[in-house]
Amino acid sequence: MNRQRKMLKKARNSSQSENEITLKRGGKKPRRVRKAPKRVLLGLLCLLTAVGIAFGLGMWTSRYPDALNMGTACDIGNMQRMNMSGTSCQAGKSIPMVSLQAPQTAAKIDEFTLTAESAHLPFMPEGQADAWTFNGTSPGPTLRVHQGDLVVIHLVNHLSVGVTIHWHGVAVPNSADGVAGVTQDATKPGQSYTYRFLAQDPGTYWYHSHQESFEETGKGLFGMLVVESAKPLTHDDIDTALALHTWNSTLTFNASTGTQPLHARPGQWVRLRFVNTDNTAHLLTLVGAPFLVAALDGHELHGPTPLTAIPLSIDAGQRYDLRFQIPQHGPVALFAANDNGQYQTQPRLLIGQESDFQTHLVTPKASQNVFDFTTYGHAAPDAITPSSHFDVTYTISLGYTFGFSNMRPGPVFTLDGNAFPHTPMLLVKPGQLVRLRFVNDANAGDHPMHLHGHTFTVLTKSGHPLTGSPVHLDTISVGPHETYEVAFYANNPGLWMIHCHNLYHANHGMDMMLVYPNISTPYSIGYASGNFPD
Ligand SMILES: [Cu+2]
Repeated sequence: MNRQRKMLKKARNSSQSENEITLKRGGKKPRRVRKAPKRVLLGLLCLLTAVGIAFGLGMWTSRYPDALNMGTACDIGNMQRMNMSGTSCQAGKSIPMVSLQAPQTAAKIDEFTLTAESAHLPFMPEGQADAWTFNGTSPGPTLRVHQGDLVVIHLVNHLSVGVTIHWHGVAVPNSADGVAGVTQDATKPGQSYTYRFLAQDPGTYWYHSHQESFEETGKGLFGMLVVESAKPLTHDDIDTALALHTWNSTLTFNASTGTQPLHARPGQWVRLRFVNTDNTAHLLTLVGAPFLVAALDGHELHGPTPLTAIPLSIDAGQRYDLRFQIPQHGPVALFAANDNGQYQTQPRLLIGQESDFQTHLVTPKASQNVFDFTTYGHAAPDAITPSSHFDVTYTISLGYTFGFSNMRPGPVFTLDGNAFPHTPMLLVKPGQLVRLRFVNDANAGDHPMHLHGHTFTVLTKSGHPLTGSPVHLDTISVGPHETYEVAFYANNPGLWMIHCHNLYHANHGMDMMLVYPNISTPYSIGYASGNFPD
């Protein structure tokens, strides 16, 4: 019975469809059938046109202008970018950015030449494109200078692209900041440029190109800078610097993919400085001896306490100083984890005696208990605290969307909902105590936010004041759904960038300017000059 019904139904359906076919083929076509596709087509056409216009408009408005001047003087610059009312802006009385420079001479001068040139690095397979280096190596030479000295660096460009050098973390005078289109034109092939600054604050810093920084830093244009203290707080027998960089998906320590030995005798104190030159965070740990986190971003912590094999997260652009004493037996080893948090056998740094290097080392197990600087060390009085009076507070929301970044479709990383060059400028006046509140509400990973020309004090993490040592940084890693408040004295007039040091993010919109009033610059970002800082 059921089967019969089904067959009957099938027959009806088939006859219906055949009737339709017949109608369409031979009979008079009903209006419904003829008109509907026309309407649909018209609708589709309208939709496509609208999408096309929106696409083109979005693409065009995301384009960098031919010339974007970041000056804040009344008679020059892009005044509509911010509200200048109430500032000391006086037409014709601007401070030229180029006048913000170090003295010409000093009692002691540390002078270097850094030549940007391509080179084949030892670990690179034959046929692979050369790295872009300073002086034929990447990392470039570690520059060691003495606190108080005048540092003079001559950049010579032997590459086929424009290059600059930015001194990451150093409170340089504005004209030495090395930002293409803001403080200089990118130094063209065959040309040279000289940077001069006083090495005022001891610590671990680094340098890298700030012209097309995403590409140029990635290809190897970076190195480390150590400012040795005039009055060291600690005695270190061995002081070594290590740059982490990923080449072809392989993490390296000072361009080594394998094991690097460093000779040290039992009882000696070692200061190990390292920087993450990559775009994403790395997890490291030190085994074989208890260690102290002596400094973050080059600034000493107060009362650091010994740690054992705890994972240290280092985000893009950040630095750690670790201190430890070489034990009687066995090497001390630095390991790095892969993206899944599992420690790898290579690359690694081994520190100890020759005989220690043969010791079989067990690769440490992954641990969730990551180092937390907000509770580490001992509290101490500090110039800036959460209860200080702040003259100005800026809240900066770190966001993420899809759209266009300089005419390229794809991910866009935003500050206050806008991508560079449409991000707002933050205006600060000399002497002000400035508070910045970074709010990461997006689920697009962490943003290591870097401020040029200043060191800030970390006030709170997600509303909670720090309970350990005061912490002074130039790059703060703001994770998803985290908020950090930081503060600094506006004591270094100029035109300064704030940007994410995931340079892919910076290259896709995550940059803004922190500016002092009434400063003019002869340089511009954009297609006319070819200056593209990130
Ligand atoms: Cu970012």
